[in-house]
Amino acid sequence: MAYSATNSFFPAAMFDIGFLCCCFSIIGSALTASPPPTNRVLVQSKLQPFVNSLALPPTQAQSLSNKLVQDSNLGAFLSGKDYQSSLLLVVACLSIQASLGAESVDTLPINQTETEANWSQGCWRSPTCVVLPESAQDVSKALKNIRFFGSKFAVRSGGHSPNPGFSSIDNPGILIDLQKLNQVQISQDKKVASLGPGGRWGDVLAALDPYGVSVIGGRIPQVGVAGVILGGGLFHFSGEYGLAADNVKNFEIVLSDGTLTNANADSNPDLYWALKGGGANFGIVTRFDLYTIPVRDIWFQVAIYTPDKIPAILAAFAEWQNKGASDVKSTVALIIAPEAATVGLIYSAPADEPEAFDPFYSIPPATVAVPANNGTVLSLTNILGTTFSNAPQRHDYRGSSSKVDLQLYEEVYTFWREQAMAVHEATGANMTFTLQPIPVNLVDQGIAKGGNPLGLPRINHQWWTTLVDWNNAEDDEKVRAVPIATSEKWKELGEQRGSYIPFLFMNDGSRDQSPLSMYGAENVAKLKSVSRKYDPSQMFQKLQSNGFLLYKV
Ligand SMILES: Cc1cc2nc3c(=O)[nH]c(=O)nc-3n(C[C@H](O)[C@H](O)[C@H](O)COP(=O)(O)OP(=O)(O)OC[C@H]3O[C@@H](n4cnc5c(N)ncnc54)[C@H](O)[C@@H]3O)c2cc1C
Ligand SMILES: *[C@@H]1O[C@H](CO)[C@@H](O)[C@H](O)[C@H]1NC(C)=O
Ligand SMILES: *[C@@H]1O[C@H](CO)[C@@H](O)[C@H](O)[C@H]1NC(C)=O
Ligand SMILES: *[C@@H]1O[C@H](CO)[C@@H](O)[C@H](O)[C@H]1NC(C)=O
Ligand SMILES: CC(=O)N[C@H]1CO[C@H](CO)[C@@H](O)[C@@H]1O
Repeated sequence: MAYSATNSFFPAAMFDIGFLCCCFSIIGSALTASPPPTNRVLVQSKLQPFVNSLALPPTQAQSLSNKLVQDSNLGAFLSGKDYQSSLLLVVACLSIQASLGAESVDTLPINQTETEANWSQGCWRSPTCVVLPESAQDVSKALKNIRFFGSKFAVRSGGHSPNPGFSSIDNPGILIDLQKLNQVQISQDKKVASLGPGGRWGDVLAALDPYGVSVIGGRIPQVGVAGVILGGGLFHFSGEYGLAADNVKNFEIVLSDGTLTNANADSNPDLYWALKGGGANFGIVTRFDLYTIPVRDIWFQVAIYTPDKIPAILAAFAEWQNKGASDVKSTVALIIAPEAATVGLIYSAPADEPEAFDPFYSIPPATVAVPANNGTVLSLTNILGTTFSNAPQRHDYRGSSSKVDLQLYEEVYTFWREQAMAVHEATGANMTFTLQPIPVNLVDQGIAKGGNPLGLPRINHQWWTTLVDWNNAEDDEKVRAVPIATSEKWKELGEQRGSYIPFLFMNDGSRDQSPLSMYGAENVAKLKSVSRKYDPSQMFQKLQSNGFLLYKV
């Protein structure tokens, strides 16, 4: 994207529309007098190693240092004097543009369609520039720049976190949007799929379908690859194979100093462990090598029930959790809204009314949305893709966990339903009450595959979550009060009944929640030591705009 004349930081007269060479003449002319000679030596001594580290062609490198050395604001920054961070960020963006190429950096005024290409309106922001890397080397150069300029930044994969600032950032700040790193490659033996972090699960599963395999990923096609896996990653077949993170063979990652490295069982095993659910704390992952699972053809049905059937549905769900879930091929998707319950019965092989689902068959549905069929992982994914609105809206989610406890399910559901209906009445907000089954085999698969930092209990349990949609910013507090009160209810009633589990799935964690703090003291201490080892300057804690970051724990 060309740098445009309507930049808000400098007088328009100083600007031309043009490419690299013009941008530098802009820096040269836009910036105030050169730093004094003593500073200049200091500045040069810091600048040169940085420019060298970018490994640019010699003339480009020379041109970049010539321009940067004249920037008095950068000089002030490097000399520890007062500087203007918004001006520094503009120069940082131009320096990234020089490092990656003009087409890989969208500078002011940025393309709002691009930055708003996220899921929740509550996350719309306007960064100083959007960096669109096309390779791991681009990511490395971008991080070297961010580190050198001390820029605030955010990283985006699929943009489906509804938490403001997690994958969005305002000016002054840099958004690294990984959407161009969306490759899907499968190994010759079909055992490993290599995924770019900016892919989306619908595209991933579509690419794998012809090979007759899948991966443990995300259930909704629009959701991004990196966010799902780094938060653990719950999929239909996690009861059989474990979480997405448990099925990663290797992470390729760029560390805060720009080093491109790998984390797997043999190489950097401590980092490998930490990345299996430790979130955005360690670097930018540029490739996930996932073990495939030999599952393509599956059996499923989806039925919708009236509210009077919900007690029976909850009872069937608890019964299936206690008995049916021992058939690890079976899983249940249970999404309850105030006026209807949707139940998906899913089996990871062709079948005919699997016995595992016996508790459900006798409850009469209002509608059979998808009749029992032998379909594919892809056909199920495509169906699920139509169940979520992509219209611009505000969103949130929230989580809590408990043991299998029918009475608790009923009590919290009753509490939630009344509030959800009142707030819907008042604001038009829609919300769901979802029980996600976590069979003990899911936990055991994680242990068998080398362990992860989540600290899950080795029992059948459930992760409650809610998806919340609404339209008006003025209603934020009123709407969010319902999921907040509901998660408190899970804790209060759960503790009374001895059924509360102090675990929060990161991928369902709302902005004010703290999933990492529930991984257990020992795991948190280990995660922090991995963070200090691989990010000694703690750049991902200090410069990243927001996120479930370890420094907050
Ligand atoms: C409709 C819907 C369905 C969902 N279904 C599932 C599901 O089936 N299973 C499940 O586990 N979760 C699910 N989730 C939750 C989902 O995993 C989280 O919302 C996740 O944050 C989304 O990932 P993303 O890449 O789209 O998000 P983003 O908002 O792009 O990123 C999320 C976080 O990851 C960081 N990040 C992104 N890329 C990288 C990278 N390459 N390196 C380091 N950090 C990075 C970001 O900075 C941010 O903190 C769902 C969410 C929604 C809204
Ligand atoms: C802005 O971004 C959108 C979405 O990525 C893209 O379709 C559009 O072409 C971009 N517009 C310009 C002017 O580059
Ligand atoms: C699915 O395939 C299985 C095994 O091939 C078969 O027994 C069953 O009847 C089929 N189910 C449906 C719903 O077609
Ligand atoms: C809530 O759901 C109804 C019915 O599906 C829909 O018409 C409405 O647009 C939704 N509202 C919001 C805020 O999502
Ligand atoms: C990819 C995507 O969902 N983009 C949407 C983001 O929000 C803008 C603004 O409403 C929409 O126009 C895009 O379609």
